[in-house]
Parts: sequence; structure tokens; C-alpha cells
Amino acid sequence: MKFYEANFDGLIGPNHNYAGLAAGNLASVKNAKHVSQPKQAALEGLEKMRTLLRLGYKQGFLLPQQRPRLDILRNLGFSGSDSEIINKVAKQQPNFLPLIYSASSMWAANAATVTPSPDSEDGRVHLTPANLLTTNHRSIEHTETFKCLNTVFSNSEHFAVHEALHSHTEFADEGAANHTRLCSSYDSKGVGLFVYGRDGQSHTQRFPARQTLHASKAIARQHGIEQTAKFLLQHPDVIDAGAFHNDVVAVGNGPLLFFHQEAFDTNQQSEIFTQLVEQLPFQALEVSSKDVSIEDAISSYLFNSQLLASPDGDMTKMCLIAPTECRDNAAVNNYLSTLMEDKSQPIREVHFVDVRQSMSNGGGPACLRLRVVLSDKEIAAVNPTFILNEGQINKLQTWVKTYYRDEIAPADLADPSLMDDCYRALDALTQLLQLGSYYDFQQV
Ligand code: SUG
Repeated sequence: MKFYEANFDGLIGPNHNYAGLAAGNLASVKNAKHVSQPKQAALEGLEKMRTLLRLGYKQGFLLPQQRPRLDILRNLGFSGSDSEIINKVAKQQPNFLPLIYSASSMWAANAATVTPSPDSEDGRVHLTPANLLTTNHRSIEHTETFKCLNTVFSNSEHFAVHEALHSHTEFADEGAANHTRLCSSYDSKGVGLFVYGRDGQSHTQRFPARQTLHASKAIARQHGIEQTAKFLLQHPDVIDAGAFHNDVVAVGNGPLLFFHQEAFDTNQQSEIFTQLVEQLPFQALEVSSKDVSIEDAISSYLFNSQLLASPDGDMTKMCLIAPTECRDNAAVNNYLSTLMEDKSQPIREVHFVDVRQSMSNGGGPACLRLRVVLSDKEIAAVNPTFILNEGQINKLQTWVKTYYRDEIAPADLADPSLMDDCYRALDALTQLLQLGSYYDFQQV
């Protein structure tokens, strides 16, 4: 049986905006209250998906979530028609609007943690939506993520979609952004490397550590991989420097872990790397602070590149899908040129993609995708609506061009016409994809 890595990208919603909601995420805070370009954002995301498709990779997508979430405002005591509620909240509690309007589900690396079937005890692919408890605006994602994953991976013979972990700060979980599956080949048994920022205590001074050790261990238990899984502490100083997820300072695939020198707790790192060398043909590709400072790594999102084996799974011919910010940063660009000449490591090519609208909220190419290693049989069991070809990308682009606004300014969230436009776009999407009344607002 042949196995592949498929990437499922979050389709960027019509509500994409900059609200500065994510403490510890430098780009989100820097661009707070700027005017966003949702049409441009969604088109950039779809072009990235096209790039992977043209390179020969399997590409899928996940649905945008329903925003605004009027049910949350109702739960908080606001009543009346949808428009009346928006008007009331705009007057009485305008700071609630960004929470119910965030398009943050676009960052599919935070949608769930995935364990492929060669690793799990029951031979199924396991997916657990991340509860995203640390930030208010993201803590509302997991119920819709659960629904979306159950729509895409509905075949329970092959897929097990769990509910998000119990909602308590001790189990705060941010999904695949803090998890890497290392393996010698996609069809062989791999090792889940979980990176966490907080155990019993928090080690950071400035910013919250979002992923807990308890959450990572719970996922490993649920997925039946606790015997082999490794748990590694992210260095608190890099969280305080702005690496709010491990995928801002490290990315792995197959036997390769590409990471920044300052990414991890050094004692734990050497212990775990020793174990990995015994279990896998593990290769650690460390980037020194001398070559790329942690500040440059975080502003360019070098480690938020997608690290891909060749389309047929050859781990000796890898490529990076890097954000254009890496090309524009002299130190990072130099590093990448040198890396391409170094044949002792498997990365052979770098492709630059423009995802600036997402980057301005702290989400690079790797944030936008959820990786799912699948066999031929499992791919055939995925809901085919969510596996893309170029024709479907074209159709989605036409839909975006028809329904998305060019711009959203912070004040626009107070105008009920934005709600109408967002719902109209999502309604048209469900028609395009023949999903029926998928969203809650379509039920009334
Ligand atoms: O959780 N930004 C997201 C970015 C997530 C990036 N994902 C990964 N690294 N995998 C976050 O911080 C900003 C929203 C705003 O400010 O409008 C935001 O939620």
C-alpha cells in the first residue's frame, strides 16, 4: 500500500481581519486595527494550494467557519434579531466584535493533531481538534472544527475524529503546530514528537505558553501512541521572543527535523535526539543563531515553511515552501542559498509563496495547512469534495472574487451589512460544494 502526505489548507474566510487578538504573536499585535484585504487573502491561500498541486502533491482544504458567531453573543446575554444584536454590541461592548468575527480557523495547523494509521493502535487515522483555550477568539473554533473534520473524514472505518480535550487551562492544546511526526518513510511506523511550552508551571516571563504537557500526553494516549511518543519542552525564551507555537522555530518531515538552535530546552533536546537516533534514521538540521538570529527567524517565518518530501514520498529529495519574507530577509536568503549547496542534507529546492495577508496575522505557509498522511485506500475514503484539482481551485477563486470584500476596516465589524455579506458568501460556498445547510445560520 502506498502512503502520501496530503495537505489540507484552511480556506480563508470572508471575515479575515486584523484585530490584534493574539498576545505573544508579534505580527498580530503589530498589525492590530489595520485594514485587511479578505479577497486578496483568500486568493493568496488558493494560489499556495495551486503551487503544491502543480508540484505534484495531494492538496485538500477545510471549510471556513461561520463568523460572526451570534450564538456566542446570545449566550452572553444579548437578544433581538441578528442585526439588533450587532448594533447593541457595537454600542455597549464593541470589544466583543473581533472575537466573534475572527477568521483564525484559516490556520489549519491549529485545527487538530493527526496520527496516521501506521502509528496508531487500531490502524485508523486519528484526529483531535485543538481546544485552543489560550486565546478567547480561538477557543470557539473546536466545535466547528469537529464538525468539519467529521464531514471531510466521515468514514469511521478509516478515521477516528475525537472531541477536543477537556476545556481547562491544564489541557490547553494548539494542535499540529506543536506536533511533528518523524518517520523513515510514510508507510513505516513513526514517532510523534510533541513540543510543549508549559508543564505544572509556566516558564515564560512575557508571553503565555499555549501548549501544555498534559494536553500533549492526552493526545498521545487517545491516539494510541503513548509508548513511542516524545515530549520536548520549547525553550521559554523563544516563546518570549514571539514563537507562540513550535512551528515558528521548527519543522520536521520524514527523518528530518529542521530547527533553530534556540528552539528547545537543550538538556531535553540532547536526551530526546539520542533516542531518536536509535529509533529512526533521524537527521537534525540545526540553524545557528549566528547564521539566522532568532529575531530574523521569527519575522521571516523560515521555520514556518512547509517541508515536503518529493511527491512520491522520497525523503532524500525534499523541498521547502517558504514565505516570500524569507527571500526578502538578507540573512535568511543567504542561509537558504548556502543550504542549497549543502548536499549532506535532503532539502533540494525552495519555492517562495506570497501569503502576506495571513503572515500579517502571524500565519505562514505551514500554519495554513493540516498534514494528513494517508494510504491510497484512505485517500479514496476522504470526502472527495475536499480534495482539490485545478478546476476546483478556479471555481473557488471565482466564488471568492464574487463574494468577498476587498477590504475590512475595524469599524466595519459594527455594521450588520458585513454579517450579511459573510453569510451570503458562506451560503454560496455550500451551494457550490453541494453541502446542503451546513452552517448554523442556514438552519433558521
Ligand atoms: O493563533 N493569529 C493566530 C496565528 C496562528 C498561526 N498558526 C501557527 N503558527 N500554526 C494565532 O496567534 C491573530 C488574530 C488577530 O489578531 O486578528 C491570530 O489569531
